[in-house]
This record gives sequence, structure tokens and C-alpha cells, in this order.
Amino acid sequence: MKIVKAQDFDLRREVEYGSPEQNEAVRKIVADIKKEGDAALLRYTEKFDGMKLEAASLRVTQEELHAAYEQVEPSFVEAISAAADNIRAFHMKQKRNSWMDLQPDGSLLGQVIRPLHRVGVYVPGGKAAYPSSVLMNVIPAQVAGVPEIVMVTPPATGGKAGIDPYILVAAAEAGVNEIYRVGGAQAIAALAYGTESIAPVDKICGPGNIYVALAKREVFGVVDIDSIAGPSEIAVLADDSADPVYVAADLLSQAEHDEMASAILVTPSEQFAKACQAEVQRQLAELPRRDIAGASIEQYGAVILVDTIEEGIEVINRLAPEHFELIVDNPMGYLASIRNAGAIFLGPYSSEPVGDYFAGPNHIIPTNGTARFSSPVEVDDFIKKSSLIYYSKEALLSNGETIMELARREGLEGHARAIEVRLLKEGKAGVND
Ligand code: HSO
Ligand code: ZN
Repeated sequence: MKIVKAQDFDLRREVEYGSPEQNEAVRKIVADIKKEGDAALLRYTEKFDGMKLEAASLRVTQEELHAAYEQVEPSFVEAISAAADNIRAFHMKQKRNSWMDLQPDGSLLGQVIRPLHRVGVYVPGGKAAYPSSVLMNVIPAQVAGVPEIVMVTPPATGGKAGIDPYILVAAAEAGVNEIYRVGGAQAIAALAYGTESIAPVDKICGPGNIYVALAKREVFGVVDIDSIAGPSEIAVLADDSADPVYVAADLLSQAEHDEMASAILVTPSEQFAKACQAEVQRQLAELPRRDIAGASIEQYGAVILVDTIEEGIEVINRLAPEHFELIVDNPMGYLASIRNAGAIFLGPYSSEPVGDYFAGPNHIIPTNGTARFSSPVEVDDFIKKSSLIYYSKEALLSNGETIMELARREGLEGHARAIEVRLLKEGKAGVND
């Protein structure tokens, strides 16, 4: 892990998505599913997942869900259910109410909040099949009041036996209503357009491989999608008061996600920088995922030296990291100056995995500097608003001419007349002057 001065570090990195061949392949899959429905879905499932399914067996049954509970440790069920409670409690705080404002002239203006009706959550197979991410995608939707939450996941994540039972238990604990064993671009297309077996959804969220990401982009507009998540990031700003053992462990906790994850320490202390650098190497050697974490630290890891904590905060604001740990004396005192960070962890005991698994805030957080303008997944991602206008007769009579003036200025006589017929009927004089 290199030690550099702030001015020598490139604070923006770009991640490319998809080759032309991959884009082409995805467009074909999506078009085939749209045209042929289940037939194409089953064909692609056999081709990519090596599973020959029938339409009737696409949906996971209640019996399979019960069997999954038998396959996992009771302590896991307890842990995931405790995490789900915290996540639910946190997201309940985000709920918005519809509002209406009564004007003195008797009209009402307002905003009606409605949940999306049907949401699809993609759960990837392979090394990134995280039960915790099932909770983080599903619970905000459920708290928003989404009545139909559908999960899709590749059929053989748990080997020949089928879907990973830990994922199924997490889905059941989170409150998923339907589960289908389909994955890849074909699953995204099925959710967007619907097939004979899977009814179409209004929004698709959840992480996936490059084909899933490209498919989501392809169907965007037909349905809403969440943002495409980049590799995990952590930035720690710490001074001599911090323990290098803790800081190194927290950096490695995100580095182990992905070879392209980034783990950055910002510090005003050269001595602390060196201690952390050595500690990262020591802990790395003992980490089971040292190959992944090592590649990440080697390529994207860095220690950035600054002169003061305030300068360190400025570096953080420019990085806009997904996760930001501030481990200095009185970290709360700096909160007002932190502008760009997806999640802020204050003090030595707020280790990043506390947020990944348990505290309650969402762990799906903007990456790649997008925390400059976006937020972690939340209840608002699963609602929409309708404007409400109830104009009284009095309100229309007193404002009608103003509205007509604006309409005629735009050359839209039909708009003006829609108002005018009412004013005339009510005998409002002089409307044609
Ligand atoms: N830190 C990841 C989320 C996660 N961690 C899932 C463990 N499991 C998001 O950047
Ligand atoms: Zn994590």
C-alpha cells in the first residue's frame, strides 16, 4: 500500500461498463425474452445455468422455503432476523406521509404518496450472493408498502441442490412474496416485460454481474432501475489517537469484496501511516481472501498524507467515498464539514461491517464518487408521488384570467377556452376583453 501526498493522488477513478460484444449479447437476450416469454427464459436458463427447467418449476415453493430453514443453523436465523429488525426500524424513520394544504379560498393542494405496486429484486449467484443484501434491497420496499416483492436468483447457486438456503431464509425473513429461479440478463428481461410465468414489475433493483447490469440499463424506461453499483470503497481518516490494528482491519474488510475495491487511509501522521501500512500487510497474510484483498490493496489501496484533519476532510469530500470512517478525537465535531460520503462512521467502534450487517442503515450506497449527488437505498426509492389539485369555484373565478393570459401567450387557445367556458358559465363579466 503506497504512501502519497494528497496532490499526487488521482481522486477520481472511472469504471468502464461492458464491451460491445457483451452489449450485443444482452440486447439479443432481452429481445428474445420479450418476444418468446417462458420459452426463451427456459432456453437461456439451460444454456447459461446448465439447468433444464419447466415453466411450472420456475417458482420456488413454500415447501422449499421450509426446507431451507432446516438446512441453515438456528443461530443464522436468529442473526438475520435481528438484523432485519434493526434495518426495518431504521427505514421506518424514512417513511413519508401524503399531505394536503387547504387554501383560504377552499381549494386543496397536496401530494399523494403511493408505493410502487410490484418490485423485482435480483440476487446474484457466486461470490457475491449475500443474504445481507437481500435484506437491504427488500426491507425498504416492504416498509414503503410495496405489496408484491419478487426475487429472482440463478437456479444453482447452492450447487446441484438449487438456490443457496441462506438466501432463501433471508428472503423469507425480509418478506419476499414470490421467488423465481432465474438469473442473468434473461431474468432482468423477464421481470421487465413479463412472461407467462412471471408477471412484469415496475422497478428492478439489486446487484449482479456485467450482463445483469447491462440488461438493467437496456430495460430502463420500461421499468425503473436502481443505480448500477461499482466496487466497494472505504476511506478512513484517522490520526495518532486511532489504533492501527482497527484501521487496517477495516480497510481490509472492504478490500476483500473485490479486486477492484478501494481502501484508502487519509492521515496527518506519517508515523501512523507507516504503522497502518505494516499492519495491513501483516493482517493481509492471514486473511482467507488475501488474493482478492491483496490485489485490491496493491492496485487501488493508498495512504494519503495531509497536513491537518481539516485538509483530510477536504480530500474525503473530493473522493466522495461509499464508506467513510472518521477516527479522531471528537469526530462529531467535524460532521458539519463532511459534504460527500455515502455513509459516515464515527469513532473507533463504528467499524464498517457494523453498517454492512446490523446497525440498520442501508448498505447499498453510492460508489465511484456518486455520493456527491445521490444517497443510499431508502424507502423513497420505492414510492412515487401524485400531485393533487382540487380547485374551488371561487379559486377558478379569481385566477381564471391569469391562467388564460399564460395559455394565450403560448398560443394554446384550447387551454384558454377550457378555463373560459367555466368563467362564462358562471357569468364572470369581461372575460373576453
Ligand atoms: N460492503 C458492501 C456490502 C456487503 N458487505 C455485503 C458484506 N456483505 C457494500 O459496499
Ligand atoms: Zn462489505
